[in-house]
Amino acid sequence: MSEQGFETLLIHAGQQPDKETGAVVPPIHLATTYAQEQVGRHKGYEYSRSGNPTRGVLESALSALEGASAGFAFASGLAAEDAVLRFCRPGDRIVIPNDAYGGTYRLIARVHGEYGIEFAPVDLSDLDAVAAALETRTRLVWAETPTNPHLRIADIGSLSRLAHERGARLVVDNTFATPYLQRPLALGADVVVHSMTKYLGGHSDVVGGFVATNDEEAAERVGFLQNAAGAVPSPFDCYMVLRGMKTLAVRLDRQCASAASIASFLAEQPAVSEVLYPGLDSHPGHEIAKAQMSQFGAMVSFILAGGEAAALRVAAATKLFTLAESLGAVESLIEHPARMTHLSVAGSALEVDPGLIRLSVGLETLDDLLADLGAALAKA
Ligand code: P1T
Repeated sequence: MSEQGFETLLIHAGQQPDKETGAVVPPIHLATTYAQEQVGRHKGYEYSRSGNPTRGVLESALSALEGASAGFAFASGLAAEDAVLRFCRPGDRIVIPNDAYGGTYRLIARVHGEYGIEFAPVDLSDLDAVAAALETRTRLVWAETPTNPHLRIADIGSLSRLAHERGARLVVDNTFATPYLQRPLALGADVVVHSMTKYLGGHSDVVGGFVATNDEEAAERVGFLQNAAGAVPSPFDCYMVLRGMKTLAVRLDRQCASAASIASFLAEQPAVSEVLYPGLDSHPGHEIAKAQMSQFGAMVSFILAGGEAAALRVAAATKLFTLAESLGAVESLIEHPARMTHLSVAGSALEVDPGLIRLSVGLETLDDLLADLGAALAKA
């Protein structure tokens, strides 16, 4: 990995002023096809699904941020995950977290599961349980840390040792932490996946996904699938992510600080029975989070003492926190995972507490956010 600082990489990695014009931001290359001098002789681009210069800039930039030798952009986070899940063959097994984004579970259980891929949900913070779930046919250990929406923490280094002992690869969904707070490949993960829709884009205006790896065989396969299955992002979307990413560090510094204050505030509210935030000393994953993350993130979940009815009242009552799915952008969002983002895990081992509310802390003035939550909690 380059020795330059992370903020420098955010602005410059993979990006030089355009060679022809000097433009300081990458041009959005809309051409679908590229002239060839002779059959097979060209400037590196043939057809825009196979390779696009604007996408190439994003792939170089985000690979550098993750410390990866290869990276591939996809049309959504789930499209990126789908490419990695295609490493598995019928009869293979995936160890999955017992808490994860509902769409990830749906993709594994209802798409890949239908093609004979087996999966075992496990609490990834319990390493004995992970070891017990690993079988010879286990091809992947799939981790989220922090998890969506319970914000559980898994020890990436220990998981990678366990996975490698059994010949499995460790995949880490780094969407909640981003490479600014956590670099899974340096901790032993084989593959990182992202929803770029969240913190990387950062402004609720682009959907995208990414796969980063130092594993040559995995890179070969994902690169092949990116072209062969074709779930590529548009050049404009790639540009939007590049634009958003430049402010990732400054956005997250403020968002993490506000989230920590909000977590402490919630912990004192009588209407709240439990605050789930890895930055709190009381969080069971606090020490591991401290060791593997540079800050604790800007997602905060909490459980209402009054259960689901109270959670639904609070979700409907905030004014600054917009009631909406998704996360990671400049505006603060509130949602009820059991009935919104995680509806597809109902009845599974990943079921979400119906009294749980998830916050994505944005960039508004902290006092305004606290006042908004205080007023909403009065209605719990
Ligand atoms: O939405 P998409 O870009 O396809 O990304 C899917 C995805 C993958 N991984 C994690 C950890 C995620 O949180 C998501 C998407 N999550 C939401 C939309 C949400 O509100 O939780």
